[in-house]
Amino acid sequence: MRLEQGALASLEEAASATAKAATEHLLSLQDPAGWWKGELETNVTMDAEDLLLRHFLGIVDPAVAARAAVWIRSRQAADGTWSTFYGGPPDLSTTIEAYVALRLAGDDPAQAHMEAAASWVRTQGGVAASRVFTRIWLAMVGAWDWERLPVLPAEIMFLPPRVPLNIYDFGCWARQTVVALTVVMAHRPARPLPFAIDELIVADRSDTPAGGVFGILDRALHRYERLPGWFLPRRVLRRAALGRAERWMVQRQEADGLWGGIQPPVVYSIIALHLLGYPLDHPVVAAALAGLDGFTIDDERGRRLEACQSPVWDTALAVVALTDADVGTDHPAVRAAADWLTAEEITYRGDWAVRRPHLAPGGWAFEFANDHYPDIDDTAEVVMALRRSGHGPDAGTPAAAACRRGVEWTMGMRSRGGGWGAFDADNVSRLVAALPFCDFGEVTDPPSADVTAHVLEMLAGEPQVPESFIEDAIAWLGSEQEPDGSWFGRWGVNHVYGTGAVLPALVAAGVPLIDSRIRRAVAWLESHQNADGGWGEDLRSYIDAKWRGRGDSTASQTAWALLALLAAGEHESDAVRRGVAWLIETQTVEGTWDEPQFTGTGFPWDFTINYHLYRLVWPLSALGRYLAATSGRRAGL
Ligand code: R03
Repeated sequence: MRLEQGALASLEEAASATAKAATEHLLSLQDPAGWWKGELETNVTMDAEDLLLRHFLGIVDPAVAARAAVWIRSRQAADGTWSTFYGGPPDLSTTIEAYVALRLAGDDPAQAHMEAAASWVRTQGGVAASRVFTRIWLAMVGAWDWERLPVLPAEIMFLPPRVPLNIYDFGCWARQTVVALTVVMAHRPARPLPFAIDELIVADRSDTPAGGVFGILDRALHRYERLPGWFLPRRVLRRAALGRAERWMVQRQEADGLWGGIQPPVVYSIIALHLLGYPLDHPVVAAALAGLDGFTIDDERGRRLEACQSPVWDTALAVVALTDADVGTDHPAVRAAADWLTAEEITYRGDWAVRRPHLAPGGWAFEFANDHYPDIDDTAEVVMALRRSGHGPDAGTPAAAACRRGVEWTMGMRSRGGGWGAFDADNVSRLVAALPFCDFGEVTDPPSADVTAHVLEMLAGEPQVPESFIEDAIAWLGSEQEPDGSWFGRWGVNHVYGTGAVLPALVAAGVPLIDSRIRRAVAWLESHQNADGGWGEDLRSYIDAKWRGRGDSTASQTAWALLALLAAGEHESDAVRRGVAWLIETQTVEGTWDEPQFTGTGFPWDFTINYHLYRLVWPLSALGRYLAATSGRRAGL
């Protein structure tokens, strides 16, 4: 719109007006306490599992179930299936869970939308072909046989951190899930649904037995589980293992009553503790159930649950965007955000200390309450946000001191090879990933290009950092560059995200703009710009290389490409001007952008996220840096 209005002659003027509207809109979304939090939209397994949890605990409220059903039905595709992301293909496990939840809410299997779902499920092999987590839920409600699931023995609680397959070899999200599930699996509970789900079972579909060493191990474990209850060695070991798991869980409950701030450990820990004899009004369980309410959104679109909440991440990104857009470090919104972030610092020795016992605590988590699991990505982004908010290395403020601790913690959390994972150091076990149990998502946390890039960009601005950290990180990122010139996106979709993180980092670290690594990345971005001037990358890029860098233009992905190109000095290029024009032309009247596409990654392909603030903060950063580059100002400084 703005580009056609004669009054706004130049691209810069239009970009400036667009950034101003985006700034106003972003400021209007800040909580009075100083933080920002956009909805973290995922998929209906969250809502289906919430109803299954409530059935299991005997606390289904028909009114709640009806509101959840409104939401679940609203996400069903015309062919009767459910997907895990906007525009995605049907997903078997998601469709099964959604269908069972709707039956719990009272939908009749003879209704057309139910018939369509069930018959599609049967064409895909039925429940037997679904993921392990889906079959665990069904076993818990009496609709699947525990014998037909991989065994996860509670005795793994005895493996010390040096022994393969110990719980600290799992990524922290998988670790918390696994500990709770060992308790559930030891009990093999079945609290039957008030109906059968035979319509989801394909009669003669047999299980695909796990092959190799793990198949043998799993069969041995099944025999161990079948030992009679009076068999003393098993009884003694099991009781001690369950005691360990119980203490491990209770010790890790957070201030909000939850575990790790993410849905899987929360729901399985509630069930596990309940099976261990905690009544629903026990303070531990009551706090957890109350905490789940804080993850619930109920509005005109229905009742739904967030898988996780992102206030620290969103607030750091918002501060970076606002300072890019030149609001000034003394703006009250920036000051309030900086104060809030400073108070969120984690000074606790969490699970990360198992691998880094001598490292002093510091850093930030993603959520409101997750003291056991600060992460490196958030720490890097928060340090950069605070540095831009007037808390530089010499500021002498509490925020600057928190940054110094965060920098030290980050340096200590480096993995072998010079890169960084998200939550732990050297969390790279291949054995763990090969377990038959692990058929969904990532189960380890190896270094990634996007996290390493955020860390490098942060460390490059810090005076106390030894040169070797910078050099090693640059070399590690160089070794991760794809032959096509891009970088993989572990926590954002996908190569546009990875490349959008790496180029600003390399440039901040002093790599010259003419360096071939930068030029090859610029060429990759330019050759993947859409005809409309934007960038987009379809989620199918995670399973099919021909989708790399290809997809409908989105605001966040266009912004990531622009951040990379602007870092590479391309602000006068045709590609940048057309990308900026796309942002200008697609801004809504409210000053934001529409973005139904999922551009956030929990796990490549298996679990993806629409971070509702991404559509606003990333474009604002890109526009701010564009305006800074064309005016000779240094963005954010
Ligand atoms: C953007 C960068 C910051 N980043 C943190 C990102 C956190 C994103 C939310 C994570 O939410 C999760 C949802 C999950 N589901 N299932 C699992 C899971 C984990 C995290 C899961 C999968 C396999 C196993 C255990 C749990 Br085993 C729905 C660094």
